[in-house]
Amino acid sequence: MKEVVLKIKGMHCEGCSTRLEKVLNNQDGVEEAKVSLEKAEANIKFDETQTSVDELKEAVEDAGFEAE
Ligand SMILES: [Cu+2]
Repeated sequence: MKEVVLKIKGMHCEGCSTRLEKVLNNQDGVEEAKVSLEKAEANIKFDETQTSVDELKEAVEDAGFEAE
């Protein structure tokens, strides 16, 4: 199990962070994702045999946000 913290750009309200959290939790290999609107961060625990940081960033971007 790996853990990564991504900086997220483009979240404006609770609705955005809740939506992104759902998207991330639905990704294959994600054990747990927590998104903080205040910190503009996503904290993701994932199985590196099933997904990768690049794939997670792509999911964030597909949801309409920017990830660093
Ligand atoms: Cu919003």
